[in-house]
Amino acid sequence: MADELKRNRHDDARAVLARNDRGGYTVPTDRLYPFQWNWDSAFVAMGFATFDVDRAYRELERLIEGQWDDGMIPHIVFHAPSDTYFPGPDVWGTRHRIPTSGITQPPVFGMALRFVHEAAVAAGQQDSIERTRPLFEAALRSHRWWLKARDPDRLGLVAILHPWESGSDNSPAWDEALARVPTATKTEIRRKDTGHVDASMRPRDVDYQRFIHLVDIYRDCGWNPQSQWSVSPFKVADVQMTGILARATADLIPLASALGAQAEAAELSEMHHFLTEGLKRRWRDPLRRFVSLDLVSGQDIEAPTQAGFIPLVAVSLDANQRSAVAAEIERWCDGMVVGLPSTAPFSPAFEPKRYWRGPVWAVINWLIVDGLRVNAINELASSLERGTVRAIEQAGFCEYFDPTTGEGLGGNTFSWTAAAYLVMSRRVVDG
Ligand code: 9WN
Repeated sequence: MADELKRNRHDDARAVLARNDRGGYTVPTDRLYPFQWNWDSAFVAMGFATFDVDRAYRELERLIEGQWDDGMIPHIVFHAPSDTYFPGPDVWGTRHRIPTSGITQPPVFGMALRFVHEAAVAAGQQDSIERTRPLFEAALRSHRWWLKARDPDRLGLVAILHPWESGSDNSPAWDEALARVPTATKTEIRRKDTGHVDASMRPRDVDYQRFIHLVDIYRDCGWNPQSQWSVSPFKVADVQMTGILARATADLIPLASALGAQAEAAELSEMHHFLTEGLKRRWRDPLRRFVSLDLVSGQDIEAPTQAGFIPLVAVSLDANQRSAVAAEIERWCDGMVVGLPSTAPFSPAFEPKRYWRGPVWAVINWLIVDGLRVNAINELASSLERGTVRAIEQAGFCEYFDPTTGEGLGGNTFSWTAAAYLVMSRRVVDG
């Protein structure tokens, strides 16, 4: 009976992906996000890899159609027009051969490529090496871009120049840094999101003014990374971004070896060492987690958000750090119906229903579960994974969940939640 239920839910998850398929790429959800998003597609590719390796490769190939000549993979690829999202291609004003945004998103791509490649090999797919090679090259070019464009001072930490790049748009982690960004915009703001989802769950208007102010000034730089770096009032060396980049770098190493690319394997190992050393310097004993660095003020960002745990995907902690981080995660989940809240419930910034200020995201839990396993914190990993799978089973494939009630919120029939279900539920033992 339990098996049959699980099979039905897997069918439902695949149906969500099928419904959001727009021809080789998947939109995060209909109307609210009508284009291809960078890190969404990487998670989605892993979901597809559980049942259709060819389609999984296709998702990554279509994302790479948007890759810029300098190596950056944009956060949105506008394959086909739609008027249900703001800001569209006219606001970005970029000059790639197909319209894209001008900023990026967490490079889960490298992690996804390894996942898909291994699924292809396991399935005995003959063309796995040929399919993987150009994607590997694209990933490596993007990692080089990250280091050059976003860590010019060689800190071993990569910076975001826009909250949208973090994927955690209005996280309290950005509050102080974003408050320095002027609210004046050249572009007229015509929000569409609040026509799809209740405004109380979305970023505020003043957040959007600052988001668009940043887009305006980068567009005026002609999207040149050096000019953007020198004019930006918002520069944060982000531990979530760096953790994902470091892990994706590690995941590319076995692929380099499989492709016979020895020099690239050595380059990636060096990159990985450099980034993990940078991350280790961001651990704070009293907080029992990692902290990002505001490059404009030079201050630590201590706001308690999920980002502080993401470096576990890449860094091996010592025994004291392991018990500290496990205790901290348990503290955040204490009294919650579903963990892990994206902002600690004891923080004054905690809002259980508003975007990135409290709600639970299945893909964030996927990363944290992974990071806990990297660090052999296995029981907590399994309980977080089980909780995530149950939340989806109870509330559906929603964009995110209220941690205090388990209610599903935001867009529904969400692609990355379906992908998270396909991958995580396989590892959960019923009972
Ligand atoms: C801006 C698509 C994206 C996710 C982000 C999430 C949200 C966009 C928005 O939706 O951001 O990129 O308009 O709110 O914050 O993580 O990739 O699902």
